[in-house]
Amino acid sequence: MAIYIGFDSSTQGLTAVAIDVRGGVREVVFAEVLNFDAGWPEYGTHHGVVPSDDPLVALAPPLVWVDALERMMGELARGVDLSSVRAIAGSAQQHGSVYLARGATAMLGSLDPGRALADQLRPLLSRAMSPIWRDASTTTECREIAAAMGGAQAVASLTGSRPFERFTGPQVRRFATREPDAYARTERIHLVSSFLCSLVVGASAPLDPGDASGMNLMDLAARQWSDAALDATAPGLRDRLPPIVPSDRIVGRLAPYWRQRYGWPDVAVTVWSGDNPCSLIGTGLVRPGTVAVSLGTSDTVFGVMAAPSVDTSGTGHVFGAPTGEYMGLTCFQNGSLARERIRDLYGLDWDGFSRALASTPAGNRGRVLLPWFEPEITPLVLTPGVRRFDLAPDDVGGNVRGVVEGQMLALARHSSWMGVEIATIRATGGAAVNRDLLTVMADVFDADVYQCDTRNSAALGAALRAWHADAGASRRPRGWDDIVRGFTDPLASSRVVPDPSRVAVYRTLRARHAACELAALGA
Ligand code: XUL
Repeated sequence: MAIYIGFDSSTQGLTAVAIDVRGGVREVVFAEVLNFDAGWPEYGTHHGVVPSDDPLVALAPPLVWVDALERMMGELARGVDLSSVRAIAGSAQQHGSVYLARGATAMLGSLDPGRALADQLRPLLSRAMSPIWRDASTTTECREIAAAMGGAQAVASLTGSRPFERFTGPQVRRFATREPDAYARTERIHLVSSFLCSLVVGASAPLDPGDASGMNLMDLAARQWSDAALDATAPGLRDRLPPIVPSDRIVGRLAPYWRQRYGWPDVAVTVWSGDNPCSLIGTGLVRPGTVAVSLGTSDTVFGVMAAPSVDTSGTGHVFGAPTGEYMGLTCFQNGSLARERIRDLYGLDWDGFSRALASTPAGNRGRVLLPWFEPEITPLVLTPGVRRFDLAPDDVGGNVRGVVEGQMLALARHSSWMGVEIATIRATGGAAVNRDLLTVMADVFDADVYQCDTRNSAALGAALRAWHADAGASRRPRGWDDIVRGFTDPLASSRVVPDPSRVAVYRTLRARHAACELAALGA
């Protein structure tokens, strides 16, 4: 009897997935999503972020994540055979940080099952709002950290990434410098993943190397905090950070709060991780060679690396992978929100979007769109604004094709640093349901594209991590190939094959896309 549960607290909502692995069975028995904006309008979030006049600022209220966790624990108690649940793990949007005040850690162990969790957490925060991965306000701090550590490339060699605006270290530095009193009151700085895991276990939870490597603070080779990075970031930081433990570590048992309030049994809890490391498992990428493209709020391209080959162009990241190896990743901020902006700008629905895409030729007759509606991470763009080249703003088809081709060409060009010969791509994330979009992906990358579980790959990956950790802890270890089998096998019927004539068009368009990007960046 074994059910494993995986959460994913993403930018816009909380997903939970339960998998049943009893006997020969391998199936998903529960999958549900709670949307933050719709479920908790009182927090005033838009796409999970509190609206700001400054386009570089992206803050979210951590209590909405707490409310969602609480509601989901209740839904799971009603929807799943709790007596069969063996372990829980979770995934969360990466880089975002939660600040707990002095005394908070002790309070986590004595939460009152008679009261809502968010009400009890509110007084424990030393910072009411959490900066999240969409925040780009820390360019000054990135420069200061780089200068203190011998340059951006030195930071990349040590931590896996040059200082990035959204990474937690630069965010902590900004907080410590601008709000020194609140920083002094801060006992513990968690990532979203370790914060939610702490609530689940009722104690301050550690981080795993997958999420900790998104902070510019971890020595990637040692998988431990780097003194040089901590010293360059903020005073007294080591004492404020949780420890880092391997990704398959059971970090505690479900807190009494959940057992008494919702009737949960005594269940093991595995360390949580970031959504991209969890998606790596949830798309079945447990060996080097294949990559996944996730088309979600952020678009990301990632794959397993046997050795950490750090990007010298300054766009990519190397994170710890849950398998114990490494993963390469490039992230784009203008993902689904940019596709939605174009859809809405021309009054289309998704069918209309697809029809407009189909009505225009591959290569868009050389017309190029750079979809920087929001500040962009790759390449770094701090002054948002969509850029069009030979493309009229009123050309509906041209703009629809422009956003899709602009995104796919950027994904392909800015992932070449990983040095992977990409023959096959696993596509995931909400937009991966659209086969017209996947056709452009296959042609731009000149690779076969398979659809994976498009909505739940991070939560599924977390559930599979829970199983892997529980099997190891119970002295019945299972290899990763065995763990993912039957859950992540790409459907042969979903295969999209590249078309040689269109591949040739995109090969030519790559150079033009690169030139447009350089021109737009003023280089
Ligand atoms: C990755 C990144 C995003 C978030 C989104 O580096 O910033 O993919 O993890 O949830």
